[in-house]
Amino acid sequence: MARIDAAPFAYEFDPASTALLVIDMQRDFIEPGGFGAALGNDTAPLRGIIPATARLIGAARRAGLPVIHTRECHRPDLSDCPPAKRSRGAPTLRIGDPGPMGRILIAGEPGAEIVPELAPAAGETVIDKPGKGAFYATDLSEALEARGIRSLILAGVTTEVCVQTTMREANDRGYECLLAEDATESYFPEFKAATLAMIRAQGAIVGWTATVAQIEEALHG
Ligand code: C5J
Repeated sequence: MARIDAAPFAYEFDPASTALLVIDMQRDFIEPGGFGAALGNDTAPLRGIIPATARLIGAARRAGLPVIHTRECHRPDLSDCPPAKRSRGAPTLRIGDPGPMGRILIAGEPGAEIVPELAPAAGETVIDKPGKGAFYATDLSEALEARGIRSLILAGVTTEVCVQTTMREANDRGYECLLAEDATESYFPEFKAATLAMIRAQGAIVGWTATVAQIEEALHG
């Protein structure tokens, strides 16, 4: 077993049954001109976690952990996008509309791709998801079960939306979840801080948090 002096208390995990889940590190959230920017957000803070996330992915790969990437995106015909999701947000640039990086949040468009610095390696699983949570309407459960995964290390954006939703879904399914504090980011610093606090509260009610350096140390000494 490996051990991290995480918050709110030690996180113990077997690397042989642990996967790294990297949530939605897509151009549409991280670069100007995409979905996140269309909603009025400054994307610079999200770009800031790319180096730490790259280190985390590298550490997981070297330790032999499966690395699973997700992308929030919809079919070109929008048949998997509830009208309520499309109608909210930016009135001028909605999901499916043409933007500087192609149609907003549509599978196959440049904006829906993972940023090049964090590109999936050959053979790594990429889950396209229409919801905020990565378990909803996807094959993620089957992908984890096929690999015998029991523990998840999570990273990605945004902390309080897709990352937190996925972590709660995973926690409800019995996975032991740890969120990498400096490999996750929000457009709203106060929302990130609140999310980290509520995950750890009440005796790790959703899970644990630790830094990338702590995770690297646990995996590689
Ligand atoms: C959002 C996400 N924020 N990946 N998506 O709409 O967190």
